[in-house]
Amino acid sequence: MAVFEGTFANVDSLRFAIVIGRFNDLVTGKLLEGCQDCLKRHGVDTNPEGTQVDYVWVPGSFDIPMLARQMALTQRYHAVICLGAVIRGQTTHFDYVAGEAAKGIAAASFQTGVPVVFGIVTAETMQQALERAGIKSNLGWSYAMNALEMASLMEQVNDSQRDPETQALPDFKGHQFQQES
Ligand code: INI
Repeated sequence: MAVFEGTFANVDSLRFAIVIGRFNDLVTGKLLEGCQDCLKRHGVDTNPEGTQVDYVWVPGSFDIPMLARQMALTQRYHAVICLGAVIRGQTTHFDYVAGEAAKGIAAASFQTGVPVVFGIVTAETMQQALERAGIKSNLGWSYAMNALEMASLMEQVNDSQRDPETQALPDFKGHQFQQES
């Protein structure tokens, strides 16, 4: 038997998609900076012209799951990171936007077999959101750590399940998740 744990090394072959909401971009822009900083410090080339990270900007958090799922469906990425900010003080439909973002992101992950990181900051006020996006700490950094860990973990679990001759993964649920190397 085995113990599987994600690592934060051997990142050269990993690819990520980051889906970012423009709504409250004062906050989401800072989350993105924290996220990129963490990926870079772990050896990932975050340059959009490079081969490791693609970026998708969407109008707001409600729209994130659609694009997160679409990116994950390509099976080109080892993880998709979703970055958004939903602030209660500014909207009466906070619960709908935040709730649908959470449900949709979970569905995108389950439907595709690709880790999709829930990086949506929910806050009562802009001040509170900014504190979580750089003033006190930057949750963008943590979301990148989650993506590195989940990407590594999925690689390890998948590798342990591959057919030794064909390297194919088992047909877990009638779907063959073939990740490009
Ligand atoms: N989108 C957010 O990311 N944060 C919010 O706080 C927000 N508010 O306040 O409404 C918000 N709304 C836009 C929504 O995400 C969609 O972009 C829009 O409804 C179009 O689908």
